[in-house]
This record gives sequence, C-alpha cells and structure tokens, in this order.
Amino acid sequence: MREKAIVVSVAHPNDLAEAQRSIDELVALLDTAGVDVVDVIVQKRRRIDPAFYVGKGKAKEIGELAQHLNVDAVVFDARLSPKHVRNLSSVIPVKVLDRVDVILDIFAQHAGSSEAKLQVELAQLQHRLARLRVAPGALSRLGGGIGTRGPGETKLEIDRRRIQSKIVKLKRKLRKIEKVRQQKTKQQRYFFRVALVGYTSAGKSTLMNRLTKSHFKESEKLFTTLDTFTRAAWINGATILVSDTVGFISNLPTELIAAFRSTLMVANEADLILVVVDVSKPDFERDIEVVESTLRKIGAGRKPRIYVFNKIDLLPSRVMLERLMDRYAGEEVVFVSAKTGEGLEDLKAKIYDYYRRWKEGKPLTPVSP
Ligand SMILES: Nc1nc2c(ncn2[C@@H]2O[C@H](COP(=O)(O)OP(=O)(O)OP(=O)(O)O)[C@@H](O)[C@H]2O)c(=O)[nH]1
Ligand SMILES: [Mg+2]
Repeated sequence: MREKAIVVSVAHPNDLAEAQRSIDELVALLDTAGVDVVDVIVQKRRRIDPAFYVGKGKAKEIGELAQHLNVDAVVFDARLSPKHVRNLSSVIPVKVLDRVDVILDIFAQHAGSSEAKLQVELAQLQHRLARLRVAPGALSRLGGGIGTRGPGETKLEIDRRRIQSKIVKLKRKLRKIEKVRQQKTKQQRYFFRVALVGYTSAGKSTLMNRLTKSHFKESEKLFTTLDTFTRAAWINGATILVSDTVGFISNLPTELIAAFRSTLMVANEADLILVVVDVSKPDFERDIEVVESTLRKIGAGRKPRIYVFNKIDLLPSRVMLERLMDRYAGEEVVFVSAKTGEGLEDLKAKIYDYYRRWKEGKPLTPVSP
C-alpha cells in the first residue's frame, strides 16, 4: 500500500530554481519508494533554523497540516541533524524523515544480492546510530513503512550497544566478500576493464545491455541497480570487460558511499570510465558535477574517461543536439541513444581506441569535460 507524505523545503531566496530541482528529485525518489506527495511546502529563508530547521512556528503549522491531511510522514528535503529530528518530532505527530532516510529506504527495497543487503544494512545502522545519540524517542515511534524498512533484522532495532556490535559483525562479513572480489579482479586484470558510472537513471544498465548483449534490469525508477555486474563485450575482436555500477545522486549519503565502498571500487579498478549522462535533462551539467565529485571521493578522480551523452532521442530537436555537439566539440564526448542504438558505433570505436593504447602500453591520459 502506498503511503502519503508532505515534502518540506527551505529555499534561499536567491536560489529558488535549485530548490525546485531538488524537490522534483525528492518527489521522484519518494515515488520510487512507494510514497505519494500530497503537498509541498517551500519556506524562503536565508539560513536554516538551528533548532527546528524551518523555525518553531512553521514546524507547528506543518504538524497540524500533517494531521489534517492524514499523511504518514513529513519529508524534509535536507539532511536533518539529530537535534532537528528530535525537535521536529516533538511538534509533528507523524514520521519525520529526510532525504537520507528516503534514499536508504529505496536501497533497502532494491538490495538483491547478499552483499548489497549487508551494505545497505550497514549504512542504515550507521545512520540510525547517529540519530540515536540525540533522538531516541523519535525512533521508537516510527511504526512501519518508509524509513523503517531494512534488509536484515534492523527494522526496529533501537538498542545502541546491539547496533554497535552488529556494525562490527557486518563489517567483518563485508570484508570477507571483498576479499573474494579482489581475488576475482586479480584474474580480470589481463583484460581491458571499462566501468559505467553516472547519475541514477542516466541509462547505465540500458547501455550495458547494449554493449554486452545482456538483460539486466532497466527501469524508470531510481536506483534500480545496486550491485556491480561485469560482462564481456567484443569490440573488433577484442574482449573488453564492462561493469555496471550503482548510480549517484546529489547528496548521496556518506554512509552509503562508505558502505558501498567495495562496490564502488569497480570504478577505481577500471582502465576506463564511461560517464553516462542523461542529456535530455535540462540540468544535466549539474549531474556531471555530482558524478565528478563522487568519483573524486572514491579516489577515481584521475581516471581516463569518456562522457557518454545518452538519451539524445529525447532531445526536443535536432538543432538542440547540434548545439550540444558544438558546445562539446573537441571534448571526449560521444552522443548516443542507448534505446535506439544511435551513436553506439562511435562509442565502441572510442572504447577500442583506448583499448589499443592500453594494449600497446601507452598511457591513457585523463580528460575533463
Ligand atoms: N528515451 C530513452 N530512454 C532511455 C535511454 N537510455 C535509457 N533509457 C530509459 O531510462 C530509464 C533508466 O535507465 P536505466 O538503464 O535503468 O538507468 P540506470 O542508469 O541503470 O539507473 P539506476 O540503475 O537506477 O541508477 C529506463 O526507463 C530506460 O528505458 C535512451 O537512450 N533513450
Ligand atoms: Mg541500472
């Protein structure tokens, strides 16, 4: 059954467009998590309230509205501090959640492999532990549904010491899995390795399926892929290993980056990174920035890369495509549609170029857009 929620955002008066973009993304995240947004409240202020995030009066108002609209949760488009959660929960009679809770919830619902499940559980426990320090009351009345789902026994685990010992155990299990993976990557280093990275829903899995003739799940929902899959592609007779990876998003919770470290390492170990970008989004350049900063965080900032500007079939006109091509002329950019197949031959030719240089032992110089 779908839940209902109110979304709350604090917007700087000079940056309303950015706030709206972020709200739209949060609404899409909530939709993926199974939650309908029945109202959006935007409060314009220059800085957030240190105690109540939106200010106490506003928080009370939101609490009343939540009751009136009979919603299951109030979701703040932010990363709330534990203190915010505690104070807000004292005046809002339903679940108080933030962007991190929503992303963690989606990850919990989509985790398939045992490794992904362990990684999500670890991230959730760490997130919960941080909250517990200040807001134990707010947690105990979470109930069920969004914000409370977990792949393991985490559900209503609220005892700090048990959480801590669980974290230790999870980390140990994950290290074991990582060792096995490292063993595998050692065997793979004789091949040229390409990693697909990019914003969530950019079309990484669709491209992966095209390049390697596979059938991994593609979906308009966010964070469909949480595991790393590697398959071979044959380009001009060369065997090239292609890996699909978990998507990025702005403000990807640090807990998740830490927990998914070994999954994200695939980008680090690759010889070449394909940054897949959905150029049908008007603000795709922002997505590129997010991807770049995430790559830096995981230590892959200097890897050679090709920018794969995807979904060109969705651009409103050919003129628009040509304008984009002009703007990026001379850059390491290929324009494709993973859906129609347009541009894929260009992409393969480019990948092959890198492969040849790698094979000849020539350095693959990093590029920037
Ligand atoms: N029109 C169009 N749609 C595309 C194209 N490439 C991918 N899509 C669609 O975009 C959506 C997301 O594609 P995915 O391949 O699942 O994206 P992803 O990057 O793997 O996303 P996550 O795994 O969720 O991070 C799907 O509905 C695809 O069918 C394209 O070139 N054109
Ligand atoms: Mg995917």
